Amino acid sequence: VGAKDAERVIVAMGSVTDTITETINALVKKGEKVGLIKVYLYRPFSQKYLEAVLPSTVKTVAVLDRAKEVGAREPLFLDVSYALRKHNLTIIGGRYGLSSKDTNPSDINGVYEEMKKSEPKEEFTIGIDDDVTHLSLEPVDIHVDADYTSCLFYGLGSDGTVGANKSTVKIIGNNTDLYSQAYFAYDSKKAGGITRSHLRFGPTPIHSPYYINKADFISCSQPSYAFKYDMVRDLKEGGTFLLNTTVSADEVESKMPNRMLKGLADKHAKFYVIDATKLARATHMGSHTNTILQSAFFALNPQIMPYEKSLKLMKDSARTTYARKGEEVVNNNIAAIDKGSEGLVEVTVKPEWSKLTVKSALYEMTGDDHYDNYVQKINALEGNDMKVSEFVKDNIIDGSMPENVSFKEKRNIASYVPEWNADKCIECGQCAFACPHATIRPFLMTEEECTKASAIAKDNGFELTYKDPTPAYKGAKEAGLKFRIQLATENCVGCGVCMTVCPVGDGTKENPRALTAKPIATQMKQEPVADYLYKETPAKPQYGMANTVMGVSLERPYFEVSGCCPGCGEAPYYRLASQMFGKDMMVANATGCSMIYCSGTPSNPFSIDENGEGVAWANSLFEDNAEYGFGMAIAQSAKEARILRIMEDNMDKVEPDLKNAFQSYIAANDDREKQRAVKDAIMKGVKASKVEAVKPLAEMERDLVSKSVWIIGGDGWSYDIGYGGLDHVMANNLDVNVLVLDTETYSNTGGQASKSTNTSAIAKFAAGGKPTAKKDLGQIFMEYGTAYVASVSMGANQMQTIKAFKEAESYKGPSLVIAYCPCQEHGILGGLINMPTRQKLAVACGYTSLYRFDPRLDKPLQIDSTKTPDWDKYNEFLMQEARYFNLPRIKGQEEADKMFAKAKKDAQTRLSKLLAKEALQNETK
Ligand SMILES: Cc1ncc(C[n+]2csc(CCOP(=O)(O)OP(=O)(O)O)c2C)c(N)n1
Ligand code: SF4
Ligand code: SF4
Ligand code: SF4
Repeated sequence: VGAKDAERVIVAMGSVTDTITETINALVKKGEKVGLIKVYLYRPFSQKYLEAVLPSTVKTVAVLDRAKEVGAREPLFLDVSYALRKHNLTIIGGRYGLSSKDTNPSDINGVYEEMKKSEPKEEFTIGIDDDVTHLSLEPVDIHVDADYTSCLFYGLGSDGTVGANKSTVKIIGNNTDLYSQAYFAYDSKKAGGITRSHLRFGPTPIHSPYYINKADFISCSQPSYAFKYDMVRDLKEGGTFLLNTTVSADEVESKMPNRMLKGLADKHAKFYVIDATKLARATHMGSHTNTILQSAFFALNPQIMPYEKSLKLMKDSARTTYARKGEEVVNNNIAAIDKGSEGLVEVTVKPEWSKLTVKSALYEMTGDDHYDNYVQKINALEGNDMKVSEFVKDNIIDGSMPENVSFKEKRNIASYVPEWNADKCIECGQCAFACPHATIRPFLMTEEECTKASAIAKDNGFELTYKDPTPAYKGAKEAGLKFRIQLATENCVGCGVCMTVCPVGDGTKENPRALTAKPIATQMKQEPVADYLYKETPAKPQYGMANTVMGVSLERPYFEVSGCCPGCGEAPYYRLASQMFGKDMMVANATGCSMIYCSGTPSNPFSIDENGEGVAWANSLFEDNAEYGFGMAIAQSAKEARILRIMEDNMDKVEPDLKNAFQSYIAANDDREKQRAVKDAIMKGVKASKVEAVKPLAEMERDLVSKSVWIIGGDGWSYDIGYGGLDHVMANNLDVNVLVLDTETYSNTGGQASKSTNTSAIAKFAAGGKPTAKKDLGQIFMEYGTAYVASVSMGANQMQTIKAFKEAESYKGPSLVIAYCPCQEHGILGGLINMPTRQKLAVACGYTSLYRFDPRLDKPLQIDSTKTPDWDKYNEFLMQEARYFNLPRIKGQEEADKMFAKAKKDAQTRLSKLLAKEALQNETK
């Protein structure tokens, strides 16, 4: 491709060759002698064909690899260099796509510019700004001709923006002669994160395999984004910006940020506002603004398709998409489509806005360098502009991440959040126990703490309410403490789970719960109080009875505000484990949702306390997680053995105080609290000791308290891909705890079937419902007889969950806890606000059973759920989840009924096997 007499030629393969072609077309027009050799068949590598297409005029060749070979050069570069070794050429090689970054025409132009030099960089990178090795080339701006319309849509994860854009692409693709292209970019939050849809439409084939950075049209579905992101930055001169906002056209000038106003004026843009949130409510669409905004998009882009035509097509599409949800839903969508153009209001962009002053950062600086210049920058979508040096400071070059960050992020994504009513609350702690995000917590407060919190509240214009602690918090009232439930307003994601579990009232107006949903704006004043209580007051679990819901809820969560979906069924188990063992937990986490919500750049949900203690967490691969945790446990036990050996060998040589401390430590016999109690004395004694042989202990302070090793992952990991390793670990005798977060599907990758998927459930790779039964992982590992095994479902029996966690952890061998987790992928009617009630009904109807198998006991198996479930409710349970209720549409009612009957039979067989195991142990012991 390119000039016949090309002197500068790039060799590359894959989609980047389209970008290079676009660049070449622009350069050749300007008379530049540039070209491209595309590699279609990489192996076997053909020197003959390469030489055949190499122009005789070529002087410099640049080979581009989307690969990073540490310590060596990249594969295509090596092949080309070898093949052309006898030609008298300058051959250079570069890497692109590093950090999954885009490669656009200016990056490629940068390569051609470099090739002009008499001594170009022999090894280089593009797409990054590498101020550490200085290997990166500067992009050189270039205009490429394009006859397409570029559109960029900002949305909130799962608010329907991406779905609406997919529908738009289908409508345009199926009903016009236009070509379409769509790329969807997501951040690292499971839901409630930001989505950006990059759509191009044009009359000729589109060869631009990179994100849009100069858009003709930008739309934003989230009012708050106007203040968080610089969306106008990517708008073309004269482009159009559409914002969903409650701010009216008249108020725009006074209420919108200067950055946006100036950007619009500088670009001579057209600006439209629409109150899609209000229109959605008026058309009974709830919070779904996507249909209205889709219609507004068509109204503002008649060059793509006349609006009348798009109206008809959108309505046809709504009829097909929502037919199965009933006539009402279809009609609501049709009404919403009509509102799209009606609600649009054009705002006059004033030229004088160009003179407005703009603050340099989009966010408030906190003074914490890592938080301000790394976390906030990435959250403000400025990560792509960061230089390499910014990723190597703060000790994060090895992939480690500082803790205590997620609480500070205050993502503020809820519309409604719970408000606590002190008069009604019975102080049960259930709200905190169920919250996946650890954003509602009970506090027992001293008089001093009450005074401070009340003063903060007063400063924010309200009065704080407290209650006397109930007698169940033993000694709390006598100690003069007060009880309060505190919401962390801006971190709460509004999932509603806490309101679902609150046992007071029935949620009606007449008989409300102790927590009621209120617009977030009414609760913002609570935030400073939350900051004080969550971050500056110590937890007081000593007043709660250990191993009870109330007791655990008083414990500090070392896992808070993760990036999981609002109402996720997995996260409460993680939070619970962190409350019970977090100070000493060491986690090997499999790839899956938990890996994403535990480590999505730029933050993680783990916190450390005032003593620097908290969860140590790491992720290896999907396929070796059990072995990874096993290795951690082996390393840890070797360290512990070394500590004991040093103490025993030197017992009679050390000073008397240190001897006493050693003796106490050995007597602690792995009791972590006793070890913790003597740790300081050991460290002090070791430092002062004259015995050199004990000095290595000074380096082992953090290992003096033994570790609780956890291996955590989903069913895709444990039942399928990591099963071989898990089996090996469970068959050994090492003290590890395995937590299976069982969503019965590969949730992170969009719901593929795993061996845990239930009979008849629809999943990817099981589109007609899974024909075979769910694998019984618990039965398999109970067969070893030497492993602790439990099955739990938190919303069904909280105490049983606590008991299982406690027993699993205390068992000095392999333990496995299988936790039933409702998930976004299940398509639960009413959404994940029902997560705890799904867990309850799953047990009541026999869908799953609760048990604990403890090899320490004479009769190891204890069945904790009913042995006579209400099987009549089994089908009712299935019909509340889309993964089941859509089956008749796919298979026909008769076939679906047969599959549902088999699902129930399989569940009955499963329970029978459990009962038989119990009967057998009763007979034989
Ligand atoms: C060997 C391998 N195959 C596939 C993937 C892609 N992948 C990442 S997460 C995931 C799904 C994980 O499912 P599960 O273990 O059930 O955890 P969940 O997401 O449900 O929590 C897959 C398939 C991978 N990372 N590694
Ligand atoms: S609404 Fe959800 S996130 Fe907010 S406090 Fe309640 S349970 Fe937690
Ligand atoms: S669940 Fe309801 S009653 Fe229980 S502590 Fe929370 S607010 Fe109070
Ligand atoms: S497990 Fe399901 S609900 Fe939880 S984060 Fe993953 S997809 Fe979301």
